[in-house]
Amino acid sequence: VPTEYRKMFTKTTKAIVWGMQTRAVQSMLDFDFICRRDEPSVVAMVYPFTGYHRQKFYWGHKEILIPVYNKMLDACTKHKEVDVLVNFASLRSAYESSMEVVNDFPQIRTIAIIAEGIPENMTRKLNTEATKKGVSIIGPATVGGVKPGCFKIGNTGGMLDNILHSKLYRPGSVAYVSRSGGMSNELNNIISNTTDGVCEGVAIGGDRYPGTVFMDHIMRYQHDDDSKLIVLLGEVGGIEEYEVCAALKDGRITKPMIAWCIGTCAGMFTSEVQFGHAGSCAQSDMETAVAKNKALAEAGAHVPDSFDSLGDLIAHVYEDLVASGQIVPVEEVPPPTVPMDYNWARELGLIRKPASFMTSICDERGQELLYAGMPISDVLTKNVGIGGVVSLLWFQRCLPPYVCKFFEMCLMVTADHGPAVSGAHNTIVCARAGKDLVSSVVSGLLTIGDRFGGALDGAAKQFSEAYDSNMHPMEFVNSMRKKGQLIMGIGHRVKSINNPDIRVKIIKEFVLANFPAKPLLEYALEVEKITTSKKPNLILNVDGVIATSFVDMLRNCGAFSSEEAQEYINIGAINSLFVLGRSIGFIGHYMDQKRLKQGLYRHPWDDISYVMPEQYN
Ligand code: Q5B
Repeated sequence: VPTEYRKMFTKTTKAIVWGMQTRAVQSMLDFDFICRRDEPSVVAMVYPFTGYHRQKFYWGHKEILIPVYNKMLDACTKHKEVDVLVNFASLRSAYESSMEVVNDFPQIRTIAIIAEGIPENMTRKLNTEATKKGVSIIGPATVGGVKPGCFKIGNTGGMLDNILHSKLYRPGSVAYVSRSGGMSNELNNIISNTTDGVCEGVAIGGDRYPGTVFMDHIMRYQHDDDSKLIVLLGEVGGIEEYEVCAALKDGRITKPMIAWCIGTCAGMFTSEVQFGHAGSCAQSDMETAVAKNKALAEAGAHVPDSFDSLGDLIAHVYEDLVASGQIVPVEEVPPPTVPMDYNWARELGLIRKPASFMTSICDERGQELLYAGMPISDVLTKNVGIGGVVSLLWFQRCLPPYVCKFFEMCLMVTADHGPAVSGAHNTIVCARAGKDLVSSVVSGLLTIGDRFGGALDGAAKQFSEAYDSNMHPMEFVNSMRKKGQLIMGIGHRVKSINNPDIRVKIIKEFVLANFPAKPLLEYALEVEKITTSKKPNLILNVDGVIATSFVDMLRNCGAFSSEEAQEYINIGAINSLFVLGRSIGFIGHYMDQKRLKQGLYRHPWDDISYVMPEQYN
C-alpha cells in the first residue's frame, strides 16, 4: 500500500488533544473503552493557559490522570508514540498551533482541526505546508471522523448512547466520507441500520478549502481491505466530486460506491443559495448538487433518487456484496458497559439520589435569581428595601411593611456605637495589626456575646418564658436575682435613666405605635421600672428592646404560627439584627483605620495592672 494510502487510525493510535476540551476527551476515552482498546487513545493535552498539571478522566470504571502541558514541544517530547493531533484551538489560534505542529513535530501525521471560520488564505497556506510534509489534515470546520473499534476524533458520533446505537464500537464494512460533521452522524445511523456497520468515516469539513479532500479518503478506502463499500456524501458547492467521477471512470476506484450530493433543493430558489457551510454555495451550474449527482451516476456510482432513499440503496448494494460472499458479517459481540455519566443518567430519569443538602430561601439556577421565590427584579421594582430582603431571606415570606421598617430601623440604630465598644475595638486592633477586611470584621463579630450586643437571644428567651408563665415582673426580677443570673437586655455601661439611650427610645416608640400587639415589650418596660429603681443604669438596653419587640413581631404580625415564632427563639435567630447591623459599623471602622494609616496597636503599660503571684516577688 503506498504511504499516502496507509491506514490513518488503528487500535493503537495515540493522540494529543490541543485545548481544554475535557468532555471531548472523555468521549474519546469512553469510545476507546467500548472498543476494547488496551490503552486510552488520548495520552496528553496541550493548553497554554494553565501550568503543567494532570486532569482526571474515567477509563471505564477507573479514574486515570492525563497530563496537560503548556507547550506542544513538551507533549511531543514526552509522548513520542503520538501521531495524531486533535486541535480544538479557536479560529484565532488554530492556524498558528497547527502550523507549528506541521513544521516542528514530524511525528504528527494527522491533524484534525475542529475550528470553524479560519480565514481561507491561512487554511490554504497550512494545506500547502502540510502537503509538503506529508501531513494529513482533517478539517477545518469539522467534527472529525471515526474508525470503529480503533479511534474517534473528539466529539464525533455524539453521545455514548448514539455511538452504541450506531455500533461504532466495532468495525463494519462500509467506509464513508462526507463534508458535514452533522451529516456524518446521520450516515453512522443509516449505515448501522442497513449494513454490518461503519468501517471508517471522515467528515472533511464544510470550508471551501478543506485539508484532505474526498479523494484522499476514498483512495485510502480503496486500498483498505477492510472497507468493502464506499459511501460519498457530497454537497452543493465545489467541484471535487468530479475528481471522484474521473477516478471511477479510469478505474482507480473499483469498490462499489454509493454517492449523493445534498443541496438539490437549491434549484428551487430563484437566487443563489448559501447553505450552512462556507463552501456550500454553487458558483456555476457544475457546482450544483443536481449536476454532480448526475455526473456521479454517469461515472458508475450508485446514486439514489433522493437522500430519503440513500439508506435503501446502501442496503441493496450491501446485500449484493453479502450474497456474493465479498462481505461475511461477523457475529455480534456486545461491547463492555461504560458507567453512565451521573448528570446524563439523572436527565434521563434513570437514577435518583437524595440531595446532600436542602435550601428553601434562594434559587440562583434559573435565568433570574429568586429570593424566597421573588425574582430579584421584583425585589427592586417593588421597592421592598433591605427590610424586605431580610424578611424574604430570613423568614421566606414578605412581611408587612411596618415589620420591614422595624428591621431597617434596628439595623440603622445598631449600625455602630463608637470605637470603644468591645467589637469595634477588636476590629480596630485587628485592622491595625495589618489584617484584611474579612479578618478584622470577623474579629469584631466574634466579640458579640451575652455581655456585648449578643444578649438578644437570651433576652427573648428569659422575658418570653417569664411572661408566658404569668410571672409578675417583680417576681421575675427576684427569681433572676435568686438564681444569681443577670437579666439579658437589661443594663448598660454608659447609658442610664439619667443618660437615656435614644436608640432604645426610637425603637420603643415605633413599636408601641405600629405593632398590632406588643405585650412582651410592655412587660420588659415594667421590668425596667423595677431594675432602674435599684440602679439607674439597669435600663432596658438596645438588645432588650429589639429582642422583646422581635418576639412581639413574630407572635403577633400574623405571618407565623406560634410554633414557628418559638422556633426562631429556640434556634438563636434573635441576635441576627444586631449582628447584621453592627457589621456595617465594623466595616466602617476597618476602612477608617486603614484610611488613617494607623500603625500597630499596642496597649500602654500604664493601663495594665501587672499582678504577679506574691511568692515570686
Ligand atoms: N446588674 C451590660 O454592666 C452590662 C444586670 C444586673 C440584673 C442585669 C450588664 C449586663 C446583661 C447583658 C446585656 C447588652 C455588662 C448590653 C450592648 C450593646 C452596646 C454596648 C455599648 C452597643 C453592664 C452592676 C450591678 C451588679 C449587677 C447588677 C448589672 N446588669 N442585675 N440584670 N442585666 N447586662 N448586654 O455596668 O448588686 O452591684 O453586684 O451584663 O444586656 O452590649 O454601647 O457599650 O451598642 O455597642 O458593667 O450598647 O448590665 O454593671 O456588671 O458591674 O453590675 O448591677 O449584678 O449588682 P455593668 P455590673 P451588684 S448593650
